[in-house]
Amino acid sequence: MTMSEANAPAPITVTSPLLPDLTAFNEMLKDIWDRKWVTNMGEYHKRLEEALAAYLHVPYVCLFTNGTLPLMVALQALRITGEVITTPYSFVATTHAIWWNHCKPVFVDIDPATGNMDPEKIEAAITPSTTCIMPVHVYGQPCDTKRIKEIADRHGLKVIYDAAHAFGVEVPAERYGLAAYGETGLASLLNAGDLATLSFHATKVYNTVEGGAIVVHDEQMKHHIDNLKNFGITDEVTVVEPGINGKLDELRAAYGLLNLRQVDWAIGRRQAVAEQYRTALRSVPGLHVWEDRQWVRPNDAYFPIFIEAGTFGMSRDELYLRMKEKGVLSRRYFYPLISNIPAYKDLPSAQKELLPVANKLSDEVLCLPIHHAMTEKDIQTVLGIIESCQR
Ligand code: T4K
Repeated sequence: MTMSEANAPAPITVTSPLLPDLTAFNEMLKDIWDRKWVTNMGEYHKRLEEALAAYLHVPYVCLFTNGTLPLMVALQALRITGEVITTPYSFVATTHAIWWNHCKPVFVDIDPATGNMDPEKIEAAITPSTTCIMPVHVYGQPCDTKRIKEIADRHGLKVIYDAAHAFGVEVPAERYGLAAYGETGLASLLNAGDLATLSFHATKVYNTVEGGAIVVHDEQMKHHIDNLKNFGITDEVTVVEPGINGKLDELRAAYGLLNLRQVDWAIGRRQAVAEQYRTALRSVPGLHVWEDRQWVRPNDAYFPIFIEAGTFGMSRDELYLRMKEKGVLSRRYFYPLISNIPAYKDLPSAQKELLPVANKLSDEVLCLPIHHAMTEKDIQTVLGIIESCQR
């Protein structure tokens, strides 16, 4: 490393992992060492499942070792076959999980106001082979869960939400067709659908390094999914179904328990950053931010901006590169669009003309750095670059 490299300021990254207090983590590790039980649904795994269900106001949580296996296992658990209607505007894991289950992904376009699957487009995509809808609450923005349920019920379809971004998001219960908890009138968005999946990856609002979960609504399904994530084994001599290995280990469960203590604080820090960005950016010509927060408790998992090159003065990619040169590592989530990657681009539903909104957003989006550890200086650096780039 040269002297100038050593003195260069650390890059401002799109996110930064929320890390538990190391002393507290060491104490838990000591306990795990004493127990000599490091995986296979131990004490910390049990505690974390219970703590998450209570925190999230959901009936049951099945922990997993990442956020992709829950998608694959949810499709297995409901024995989904044939065609699955989904959104192209997501991380590739959503569609990959469908493909790995030997099902056919059918893309529908998205709503420009939320980035989520447009419910009005779903019915036209239903065929006799359709068995499931797999929407994504992209960036933690709630899908129109009420409307999607009406459509699914009318056609006898299952709904599995990829809620990887939606940790802790709460919505007005009635408006989203969900049951409120307590007297609040609020419901966890994670209760929408037959099943909902989460990612606890290091880049997420709440993380267990790698990790994930399925939110389930009844005990029978909880047992079924617990079996599926443990090879289908129920005791030393009994294998009830063809399962897989999706178990979260004790070390990461302990890390997760500690992070749960500080996640409200972390979300609060994100909200403060988001507010500053909105205030500074909402009137910049050619730069669009989402204002409409019709839900009550967002998590500010991401802060997408959308660049119209002609008006703004440079393209999204030019702005991305300019930021990168100056040590600000924003990200183009989600570009390329899933329907444009080689594995899926030849599907009939992947044609660009059928997905104009998703293609537009994918070409214009830039996710700005947002996380609990951003300083005022970091925020001003990001805003300063954007200001210097506008026409
Ligand atoms: N469904 C949806 C809708 C998803 O978004 C995802 C994952 C999944 C399903 C699947 O869940 P998992 O199986 O992944 O649990 C990231 C994540 O790897 C991925 O979890 C996430 N979505 C996706 C949107 O983003 P990358 O390739 O952008 O991550 P990476 O390594 O470039 O990290 C981004 C930035 O984060 C770095 O520039 C710096 C910071 N970072 C990252 C890591 C890993 C750190 O500061 N420390 C770290 O340890 O994919």
